[in-house]
Amino acid sequence: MPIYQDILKRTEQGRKQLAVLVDPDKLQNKDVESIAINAAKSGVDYFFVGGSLLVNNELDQCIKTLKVNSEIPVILFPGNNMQLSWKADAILFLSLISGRNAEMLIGRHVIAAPYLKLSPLEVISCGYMLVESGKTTAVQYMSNTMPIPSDKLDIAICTAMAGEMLGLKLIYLEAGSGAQYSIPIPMIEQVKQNLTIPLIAGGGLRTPETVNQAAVAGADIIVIGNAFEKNSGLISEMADAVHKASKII
Ligand code: 1GP
Repeated sequence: MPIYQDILKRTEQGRKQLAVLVDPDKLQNKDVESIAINAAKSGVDYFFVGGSLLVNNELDQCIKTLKVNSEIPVILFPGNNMQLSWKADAILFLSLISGRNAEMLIGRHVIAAPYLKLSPLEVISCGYMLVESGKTTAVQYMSNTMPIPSDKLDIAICTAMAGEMLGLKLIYLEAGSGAQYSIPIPMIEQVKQNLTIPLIAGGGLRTPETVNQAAVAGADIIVIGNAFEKNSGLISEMADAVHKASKII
C-alpha cells in the first residue's frame, strides 16, 4: 500500500503514529543501527531522514543501515533540495507555508521536480509550519523565515486551513529540532479541529508525558529525533506513549 494511503488509513482508524527522525550528520553508523533495531522492536511507524544542513554525505549509507535492520518505511525529510536519495521509500515534499520565502514555498521544489519525477520515490506534499519555540532554531535560520508566534492560534489555524485548501496532503507543526518549548497543546488541538488531513507535530518532545499529550490533543504523527540521539533505549517508552493515545475506531 502506498505510504500516504497507509497514513490516511491509520489516521481514520484513530491510530497515533510515531516517526523517528534520523539526522545522518549527527549519528555514527553504529548509532543508526541501534536506532533501527530498537525502533523495529518498539513498533515505530516511520523513519524520517534529513536535517537542516547535511555536510557529511552520509544520507545513502544511513538509509541503507535503517533498511538492513528494519522494515519500517523510510521517508525523506529534506532540509533542502540536495538531500535526495532513491534509496528511500517516499519524500515529504515540504512547502514552508508559515514563511514568506518564495524559495521555500515553491523555488526549491521546481529544481527537485524532474529528479523526483524520474525517481521511484512516493512524493507526499506537506504544509510545513514553523512555530516559535523559545530560541532561534536551525530551521528558522536556514530557511530565512519567521516562525508563527506560539500564542497566535488564529494564524496557525488559518495557515493550516489554507494549506489543506491548496491540496497539500499533510500539515506539519514544527517547533524545530531541539526546541526549548514544543508546540503548544491548544495550538495542536485547534489546528486539528480545523483540518481533515493528518496532522504531524514535532520539535522539543522529550518525555513520554508531553508526547502522549501532543498525540491526545490531535497530532496523528509525532516526530522525535533529539531524544533518541542521546539514548535510543527511550524509543520503546516513547512509542508506547504515542500508541496508547490511540482511540481505535
Ligand atoms: C525536528 O520535529 C523534529 O524536525 C524533531 O524534533 O529533534 O527536537 O525531537 P526533535
